[in-house]
Amino acid sequence: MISLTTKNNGRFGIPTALILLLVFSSWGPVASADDGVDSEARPEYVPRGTWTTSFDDFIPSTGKPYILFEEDQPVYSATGYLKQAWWAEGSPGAEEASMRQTSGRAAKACNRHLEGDTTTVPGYGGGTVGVTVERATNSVAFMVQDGLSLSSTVLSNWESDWDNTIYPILTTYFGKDQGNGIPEPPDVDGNCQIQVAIISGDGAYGTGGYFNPGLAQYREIIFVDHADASLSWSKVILAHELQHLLHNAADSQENLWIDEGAADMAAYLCFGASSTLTGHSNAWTQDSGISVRWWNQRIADYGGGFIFLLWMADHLGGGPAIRQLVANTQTGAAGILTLAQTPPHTAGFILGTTF
Ligand SMILES: [Ca+2]
Ligand SMILES: [Ca+2]
Repeated sequence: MISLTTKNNGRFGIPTALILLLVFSSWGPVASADDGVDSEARPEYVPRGTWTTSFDDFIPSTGKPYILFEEDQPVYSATGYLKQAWWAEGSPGAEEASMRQTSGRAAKACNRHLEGDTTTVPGYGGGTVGVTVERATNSVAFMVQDGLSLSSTVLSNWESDWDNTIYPILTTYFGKDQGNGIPEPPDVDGNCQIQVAIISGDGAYGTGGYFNPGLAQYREIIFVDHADASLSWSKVILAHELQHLLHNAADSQENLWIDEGAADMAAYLCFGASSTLTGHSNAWTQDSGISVRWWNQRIADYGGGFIFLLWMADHLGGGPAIRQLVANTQTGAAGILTLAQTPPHTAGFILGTTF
């Protein structure tokens, strides 16, 4: 049994005993297409021919469970599924996304979404759905599918969590200098915001959210299933999927064990430990012969990746070290080795070459 520490005023201070908690649950995945209302009358934001994939073959329980708070029922990210499907087709649009990101942010005016703006987004089961911006800040637009509503309490909490915690911490750890001298997300669509689309998904639990790498050449967007948006810990979905967006923008081919480990670390950096996160971690410490480099959908794989990423952050220079790893387009162990040889930490702690 290892012990993690929880975040305290920006430092890792209070030791927390870890408790192994593995919750298994099963249910039938329910896919539903919802074409929304009035979407035909709006400009098509995502051009026809854009890579997309069906969720028909996605079994949520094979996805990546979010680290949970105050909830026994697992909810899953579909990003790993989308990413593997996207890779299998040769990562369509990756080159265009990279080119547009490079020229997309520096010294440009922001044409931000305002509350009440309408647009369309790809629907969960296919097609497009109309959405309306319900809340907007300098760095995010929360857009709710037409015909659905999300309570102002949830929206206010998300707005506050995003501006005060999620956005500043995640850009520090996973952002990239887009030409303004500070770590930022990309902005290919010129609004200086991340779109968070709350749309009809597969109903309560199951899939909770995702980032679709096929859309990265057109917009910065992450998705949350409306049926899961009101869960008390749903802010974790925002942190997890924003990490996937940022990591993809810098290094779209990175191995899933690093990307998912970083997504768990993102939620931990924002919101501290949870019973699920400690469960993932202890699943690995109790069977540490399992390679952290091997992704096989075991609970220990999640824990191993998370612990390893956090260890590197702690020893090799915090945010700048992780940003260096994320920005390096070498994948898997090669990227780790490069960081180990040239860490930004001033103490010059170097790992060696035998990873
Ligand atoms: Ca944007
Ligand atoms: Ca769901």
